[in-house]
Amino acid sequence: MKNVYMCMSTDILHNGHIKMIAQAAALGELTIGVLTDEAVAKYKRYPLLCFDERCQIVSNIKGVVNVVRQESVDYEENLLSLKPDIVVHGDDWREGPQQGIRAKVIQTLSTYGGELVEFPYTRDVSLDTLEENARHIAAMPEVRRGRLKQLLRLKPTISILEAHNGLTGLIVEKTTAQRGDRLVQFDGMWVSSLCDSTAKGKPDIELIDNTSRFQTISQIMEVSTKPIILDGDTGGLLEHFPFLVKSLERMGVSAVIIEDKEGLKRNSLFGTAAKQTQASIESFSAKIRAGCHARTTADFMIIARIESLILEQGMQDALDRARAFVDAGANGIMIHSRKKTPDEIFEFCEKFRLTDPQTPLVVVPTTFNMVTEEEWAARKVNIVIYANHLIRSAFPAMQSTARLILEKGRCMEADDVCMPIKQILTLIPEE
Ligand code: SPV
Ligand code: MG
Repeated sequence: MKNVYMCMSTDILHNGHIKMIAQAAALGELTIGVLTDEAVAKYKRYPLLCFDERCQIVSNIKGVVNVVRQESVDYEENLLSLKPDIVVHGDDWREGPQQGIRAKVIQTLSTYGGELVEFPYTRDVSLDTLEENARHIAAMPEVRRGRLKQLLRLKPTISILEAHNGLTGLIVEKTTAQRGDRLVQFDGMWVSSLCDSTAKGKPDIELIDNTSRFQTISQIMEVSTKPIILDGDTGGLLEHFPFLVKSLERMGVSAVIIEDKEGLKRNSLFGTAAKQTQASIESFSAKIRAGCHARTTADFMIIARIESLILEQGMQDALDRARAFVDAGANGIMIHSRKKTPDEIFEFCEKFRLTDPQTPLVVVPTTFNMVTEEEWAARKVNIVIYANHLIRSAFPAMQSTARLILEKGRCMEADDVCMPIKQILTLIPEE
């Protein structure tokens, strides 16, 4: 009797899966590796059913003898420990993003004489409808709101990219890439005050009112399912902040980050070059408490952003504030710096973690940009925000196209740097 191994992630079963399981079971004793929630969330979308539920379903399918945990889309760990004679998969992974995973499976099997058997993959047409329904469910406020907390439980460090309209929301939602032998994607969106203001042709001085910020959020929500973190600037007046919290929570936003400044807010990256006033620990703590009091669900996070390093108030001030803001109810601490090296952020993280191993830490590595997500994870930072990169890359591209048309007095040359018309027409599907 041969040992057969198959990996499954899906929480939407269709007859193609059942057929493949029957084919695999006909080859020997079948073990199914069920992907963990983290692995599914990383490569596809957050699963509708949790790991234990998916295991239970799979273990009750005829032909399945064993069910084991598979920690990542990479089979290597399970193959080397279970040494199955045969791995079964649909032939759909010969092309597309799973090619690399397939190549590694073949390579691992060859180390001990295992074999890959591929069956024609049958795609159930109704699956697309079901997947679409799953996306609709994931976009519901009550489902989306809690995603950030769920992801924080699943992954040591999550990565967030700025979005400032529907189109950039789609980019954050859908972009995937290969990093080494892993497929990666962003975990959520940052609605930056800098980018939201810039996209509207306005300075980043808390000028764009909440109604307008909500419109930006709504555009992003219309086309995506991933969790959203709002850059809430100072949170406004103490009396106004509870209203912001209630509105965001109702919309399905997952978190708001507010910074401990008062008066006219200027962008942090100006540092001391612009006049900025830090709020007292007492007044900012009162704002956090008011926000927490206004909150209805346990899902929504209020994260305190500390500007002591930006405003050169010293490490101890930053640490004292972090402690006070957590005591006031903050669900996370964002520590910001405009230094070109990460030393002061590293020092803060290390000292903060000596007394607080739990509270999520957030960083925005715009200037200290050489640090990788793996290094942040090793330093127990939970959220890495790439705060302005889509607008910063789009603006020079658009400006140089505008200049090129002016210089040439026609648009032929600009075509070389533009997406083909055929592609832009079908970029956004009609359904
Ligand atoms: C933003 O993106 O608007 C931020 C982060 O607040 S920073 O610009 O670095 O201050
Ligand atoms: Mg901002």
